[in-house]
Amino acid sequence: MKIYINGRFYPKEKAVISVYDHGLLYGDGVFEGIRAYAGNIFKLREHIDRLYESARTIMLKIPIAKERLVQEVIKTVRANRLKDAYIRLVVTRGIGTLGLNPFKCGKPQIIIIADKIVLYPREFYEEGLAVVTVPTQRNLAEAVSPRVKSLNYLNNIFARIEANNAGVHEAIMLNSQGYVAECTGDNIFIVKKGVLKTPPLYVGVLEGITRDEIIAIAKRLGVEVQETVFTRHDVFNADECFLTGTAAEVIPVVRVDGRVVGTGKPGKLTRRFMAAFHQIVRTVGVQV
Ligand code: PXG
Repeated sequence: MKIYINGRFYPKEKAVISVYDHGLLYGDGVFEGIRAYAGNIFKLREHIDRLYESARTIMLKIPIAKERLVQEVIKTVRANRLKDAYIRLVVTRGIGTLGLNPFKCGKPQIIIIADKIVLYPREFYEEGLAVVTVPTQRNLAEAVSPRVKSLNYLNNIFARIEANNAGVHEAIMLNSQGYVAECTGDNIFIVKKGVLKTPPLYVGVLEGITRDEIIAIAKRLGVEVQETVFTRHDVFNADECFLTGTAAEVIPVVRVDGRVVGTGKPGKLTRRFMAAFHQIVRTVGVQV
């Protein structure tokens, strides 16, 4: 395994950074999780754009140009001879002092890991997931915006612990007003009477790249899409429910807080979105 750190490759055991890096000390930094399918990196430029947007919001200046970073990601996947890969791109605030001030840090550090992917078992896609809503609310958008994909994931980790404690694999997080926001690493969609619904960004969710692709697919399929607020009640009474994310792709949800959703099997539209998404990821993207 060759790990990229600031322009150089290191073997896994030697790929280390300083304990004074504010990425470690404060979770101060940004990241992306990206996939390559059959030698195509899916939506690489969109991920890089989102990384720079997250960085701008936290006033972190990524020390290299966007196009160069695109090339460095491709180089890392190639160096590891991977065709199907999970790529973790991390930019930390850099090495600083034992104090919060980010502007006392040196240069931000760029890390790129390209590894094999660990997927959910196949039966989850065939049978659908059981999930629960959890007590931990999604971060208040006015405090730590969920639109920033930062290294500080404790909010999601709390929710994930609560999901684990309930014996399920994902958690639906609500915002402070009780509206459905998203899951710990996925966006959420429901289908009701043929209309596809997902929470709008202002509810306090990450603008998922998979989410955007599903909205685009829906438009192509002629399925009406509404970015609209909804509650647990709407999820319990939906015809279909599914989650989207780089790691999970499109995964059906069939049980929420003990209520069976729809028929209790992955829905018809959900299966169409799964199929369309699988087809797209294998045929488009930046070639390695
Ligand atoms: N919401 C949150 C909070 C996320 O972290 C998504 C939605 C889906 O966004 P994308 O752009 O991936 O469609 C995410 C993404 C991991 C991992 O290793 C997590 C994500 C992506 C890739 C890997 O846990 N989260």
